[in-house]
Amino acid sequence: MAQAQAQPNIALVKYWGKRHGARNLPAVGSLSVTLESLWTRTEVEFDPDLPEDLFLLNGVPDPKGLVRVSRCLDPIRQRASCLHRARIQSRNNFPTSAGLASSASGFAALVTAAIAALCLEVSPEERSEWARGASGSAPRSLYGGFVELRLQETPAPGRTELVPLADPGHWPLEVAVAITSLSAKPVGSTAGMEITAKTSPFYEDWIRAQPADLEAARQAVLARDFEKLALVSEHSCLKMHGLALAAKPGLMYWNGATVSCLTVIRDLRAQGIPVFFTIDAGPQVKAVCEPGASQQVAGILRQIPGVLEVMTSRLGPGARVISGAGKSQPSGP
Ligand code: 2P0
Repeated sequence: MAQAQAQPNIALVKYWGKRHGARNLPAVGSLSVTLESLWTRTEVEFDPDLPEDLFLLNGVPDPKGLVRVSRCLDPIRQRASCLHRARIQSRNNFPTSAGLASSASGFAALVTAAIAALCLEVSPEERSEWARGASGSAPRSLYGGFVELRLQETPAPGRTELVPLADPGHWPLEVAVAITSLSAKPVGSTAGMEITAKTSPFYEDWIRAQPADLEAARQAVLARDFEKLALVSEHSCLKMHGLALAAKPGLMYWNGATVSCLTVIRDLRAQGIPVFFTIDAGPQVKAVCEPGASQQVAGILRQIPGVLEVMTSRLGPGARVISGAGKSQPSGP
């Protein structure tokens, strides 16, 4: 048995689309920041007496989630030559499946806990591949701070490389998360990506332009150039939503309050407050702020009609074992 904790990550250069024919391989690389104050805590207990895997999310059995959880555990069990089923209990301190990257923190915590429970010695590449097989954004939550998931084209395409770019101390940005709906999103990310890849007229251009966006974001992070990071991040976000809107049927993840937040954040930046926005597959708005600016930004976002709640977070560490058997996997910066 072991328990692990992981935090969601927020992509600044977005992943949207999968490589055809490969098991959950992203069609593009991505770059993210890992948060600190939102978390998933997951306990995994392998039990020879269990006939089936059992998965509880926030204390409630989750049969739909169980399928993905079992599929994530299978290669780890295989690597450990373990035939036992597992009891998995997971808790989030934030809304699940609502565009807050619960699958990233969830599967990063699950993989970390399972490896520890089975006392497996594994390479960072194996860990990352197991997380990526479950959810394309999950490997990024294995590391803290600024993280890039690169596509590897050599020696052969079909793998990813997880690169910790900088730890939170390098540039302690802050994030204010404006919650505008607590409902689960109508179209999940996997289905949304599939519809987009099949039907959006802008999809090929999106794939082609991604390396340039990644390079710009990488440079901005390393140079702590906030304006440059703001421009490329907002561009990547709006581009992702633009190509999803142009799919058939169009995917609309925003609501009215989402749009209000965007205009307010742009106005604030024009007034000299260091903040930019990003949005994932849901209506929540993440306002990324220079160190020290998030409380002021959160206070302003709270005044916007339709904003239910604003959470703030600093950048945080990667997934780690918090109790139980096994060895703590080294997390990145
Ligand atoms: C991201 N998103 O880069 C992008 C931006 C949402 C919008 O990765 O199908 O749950 O499990 O690989 O990781 C959310 O998608 O998708 C996501 P799957 P995942 O953060």
